[in-house]
Amino acid sequence: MLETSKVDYSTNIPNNVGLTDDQRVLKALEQWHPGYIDWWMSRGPEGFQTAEVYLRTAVSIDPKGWAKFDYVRMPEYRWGILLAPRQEDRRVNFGTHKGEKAWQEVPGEYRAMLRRLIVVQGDTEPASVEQQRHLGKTAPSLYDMRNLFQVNVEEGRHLWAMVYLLHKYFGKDGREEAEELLVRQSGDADKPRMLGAFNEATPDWLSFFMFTYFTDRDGKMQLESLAQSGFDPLSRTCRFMLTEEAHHMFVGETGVGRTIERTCEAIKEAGIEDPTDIAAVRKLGVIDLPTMQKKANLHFSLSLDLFGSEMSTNAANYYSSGLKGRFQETRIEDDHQLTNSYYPVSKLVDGKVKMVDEPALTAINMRLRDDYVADCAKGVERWNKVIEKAGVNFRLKLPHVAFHRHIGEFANVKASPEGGVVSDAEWAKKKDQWLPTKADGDFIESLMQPCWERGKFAPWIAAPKVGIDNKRGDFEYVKMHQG
Ligand code: BYC
Repeated sequence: MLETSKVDYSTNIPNNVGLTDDQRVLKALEQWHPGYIDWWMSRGPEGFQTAEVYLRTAVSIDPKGWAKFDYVRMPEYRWGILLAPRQEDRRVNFGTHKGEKAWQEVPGEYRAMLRRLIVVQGDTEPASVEQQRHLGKTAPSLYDMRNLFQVNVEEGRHLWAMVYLLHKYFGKDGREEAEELLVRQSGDADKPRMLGAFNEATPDWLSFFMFTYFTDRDGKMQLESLAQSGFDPLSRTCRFMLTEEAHHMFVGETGVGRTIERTCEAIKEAGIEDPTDIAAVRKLGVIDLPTMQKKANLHFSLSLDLFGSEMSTNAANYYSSGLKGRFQETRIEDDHQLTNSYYPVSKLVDGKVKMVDEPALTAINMRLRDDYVADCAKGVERWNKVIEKAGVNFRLKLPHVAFHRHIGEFANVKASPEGGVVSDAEWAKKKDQWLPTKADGDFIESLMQPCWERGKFAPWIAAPKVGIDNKRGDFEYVKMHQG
């Protein structure tokens, strides 16, 4: 079966890339499959492998009807390989090869760089599943539990997507890299995942929602940039991944939004005038807004680190080679080569944060990060609307990009959420007001009691406005009796 918009289910691995006619790759993937299932069973969602979950599965790449919903036991989920349709006469749209025909095979001179990009992207997918593996047990509803598992199986599919590229286009070393993706482990001291944020814990549901809001959004930006790639199979793979990714950010935005909504409702019911009276608000059994701000500070700053250094020759090389573009590259009006242009970069000058014009090519990471920050800010404003509508006097805001950084220009300074450079002593004094403390974590953990009754929600979070797949409020999203 050749490449089509329909997915071929006749092989063990559903696909629209003609795997039945590509026995070498089919065999390689079939050999990788048992290791993947072992990984899923030992490091995927803990305690729910036999539950029936109402999941969507990609069955087509037709934008109008690409998914179907049904009850599935997660280890039986049909993880498939799906690429967006090939575009007639697609070209390399940026860099020194601009205007040439897009590559259907790996250009030899860029092999190592391309493999590196695919491996980094691939590494994040299983990492997030590992980070979230304990959360099912404290799910605040069956609806939320189902969303968690949906995110998890799709991150699993995104791993498959990268492994396909490694097996199909990189021969022996591609196969070795694919094995390694199942060996590295989030938070492991000896074999950690590649990027910082993917070795952090996701200990509670607010962290999960913040992660899917902030860190999955880095995923969106990076996938958008890779979708511009002159290497066409990578572009098509990322384009389809983005279709699934939207739901993950929806889970994050609405999850935080519903947590805020419930808190504000409780504050109003109790007649509390000051929303920053943490002790009074916590007594109501909801998460206070200042703690939500601290969680946002943490997840935003960890996610900013995922963009790499502001000035990066790696990023410049990826761009010039036509491998990784900018966000919405083809909509930008410039020469798409950036050999003579500049971009304003926030830098430390004489102990102060200032904007400095730098060569646009080396500032590619900074530009993507700026696009990311603007995207993040929109959702924060929607959260503020929830607070405002409830009549509570509080506003959430994104911290400054210099705050709590471990990569790039600000890695070696301490900065306040407003962006002022502070001394070590001041940092030590204030950090507990800016970032979640152990006591904050303990309080949130105390609220994380499972609520698995149909149509019910844990008292710290509001019900969603609409169900998944338009199901009614008491729909049984996860059939636990099987578990
Ligand atoms: N942690 O030149 P530099 C997602 C390394 S998320 C640790 O400044 P570059 C998802 C860097 O590797 C999206 N190390 O950075 C979300 C380099 O090492 P080498 C994932 C870091 O290369 C939720 C050195 O520092 N996809 O999909 O321009 C759930 C100097 O680096 C970090 C991608 O990231 C860090 N944070 O940019 C599930 C796209 N940052 O080469 C999934 C592919 C940098 O000297 N990756 N380093 O050994 C890339 O485009 C780039 O690798 C990065 C880094 C943007 C990540």
